Amino acid sequence: MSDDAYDIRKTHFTSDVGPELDGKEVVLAGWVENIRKLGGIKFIILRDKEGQSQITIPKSNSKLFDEVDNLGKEYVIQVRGTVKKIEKAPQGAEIIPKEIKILNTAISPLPLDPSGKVDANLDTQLDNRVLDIRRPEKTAIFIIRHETANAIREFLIKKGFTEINTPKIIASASEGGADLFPISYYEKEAFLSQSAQLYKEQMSSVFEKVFEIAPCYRAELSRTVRHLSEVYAVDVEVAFNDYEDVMNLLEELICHLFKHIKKNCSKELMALNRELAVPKKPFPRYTYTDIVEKLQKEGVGINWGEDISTQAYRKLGELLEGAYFILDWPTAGKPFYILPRKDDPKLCESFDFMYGWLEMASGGTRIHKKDMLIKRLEEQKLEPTSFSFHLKTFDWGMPPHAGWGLGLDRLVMILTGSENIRECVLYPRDRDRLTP
Ligand code: AMO
Repeated sequence: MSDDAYDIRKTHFTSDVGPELDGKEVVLAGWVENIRKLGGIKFIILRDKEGQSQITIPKSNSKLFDEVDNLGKEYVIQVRGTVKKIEKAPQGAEIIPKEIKILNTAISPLPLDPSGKVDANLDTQLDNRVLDIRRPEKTAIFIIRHETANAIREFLIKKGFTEINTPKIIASASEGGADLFPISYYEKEAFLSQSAQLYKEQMSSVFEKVFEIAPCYRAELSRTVRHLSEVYAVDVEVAFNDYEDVMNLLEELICHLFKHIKKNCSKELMALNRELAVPKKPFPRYTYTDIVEKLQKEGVGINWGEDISTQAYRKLGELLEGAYFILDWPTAGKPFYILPRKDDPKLCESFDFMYGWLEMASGGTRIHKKDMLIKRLEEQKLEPTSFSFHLKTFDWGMPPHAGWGLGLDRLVMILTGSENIRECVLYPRDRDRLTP
């Protein structure tokens, strides 16, 4: 066993090693998951990004046999050896090594057991995230997250959307002032962006159909299993559409996505022990007024016009399973850019997309007339002059438009069956956590 890493490359991943390679020489590299001794044989379980391979060292190779004792869990090794077809081994084949190189060592004991045999609480998991997500059921969450963003991007591009990137350092609020993070920006105060909202609306007047997948920042005071300070949002905006059109688009996207994940992530869903049911179109649509009545019937204390509390959302989750929409919210409780209904301006053309008790997305038809937008800013006690950079674009031919923002982290929670949003983010940021 030597530690001079001349050629660090590998010829195969563990998943490539099967009985069909019997007799062939391969070079694998990865992490020592486990070492076992069984009489005259030692086994190394080698893990890489694709899975595991069994490295079998018979006593007859006395040099390597002794040197296995120098290895520890999570050491990075490179193994050159011959594939041997064997039914009992995990993939129908094992590797008989000719050479094992240690490329790096790891401390012992490790702060948590990546094989998952010893349970660790969520804080310990998050504090030692790199080790934590080496567990297959944790890796699976992030493969599904990767596939989710990928499938959404492909779906929207196929429908003629243009992907945009909007600034995350901004001068004024887009969703109202309360949960902004101020930052020091040279001689001025600036803020972290809460949403791509204003910029995506402006871009609808150029590209007509735009989307962005990017972080947004919310200074959430509450500590819950569904709120973070740094959130990834899928933002969509479409010119010449109203809220019905963009609800239909979202519904189609969600069905496509669930099917895509079922088809392309079967290994990961299995690691998570997750049966994914594809929602059926059309998703039920309830008005806000319907929902308030339903909740009142269940004895939840809520008056028309009030926000839905966490406790009320939990109750809704018991009453309504899976995917549904809540539409026509009170205008007063929605952001200034949402269009009030013509027939009843105390309601607006807005919707939330729900999955059980979780709000996954919200959206609506936007106001595209400048004077109405100024009136709504004033009603919401926001200062129109702070929005002059935005309002002026409404003098340049702003089309009617509509859109939505979908929380990617919450979507991954649903797809993976995770109980806490923190499990679905590599390095979550919340009120208490700013590292690692
Ligand atoms: P909204 O504020 O409802 O709408 O955000 C859209 C979606 O983003 C997710 N989300 C969050 N997820 C975790 N933690 C948070 N603190 C958090 N805040 C929001 C939710 C939510 O449904 N501009 C509008 C969208 C639009 O109208 O196009 C907006 O930002 O899943």
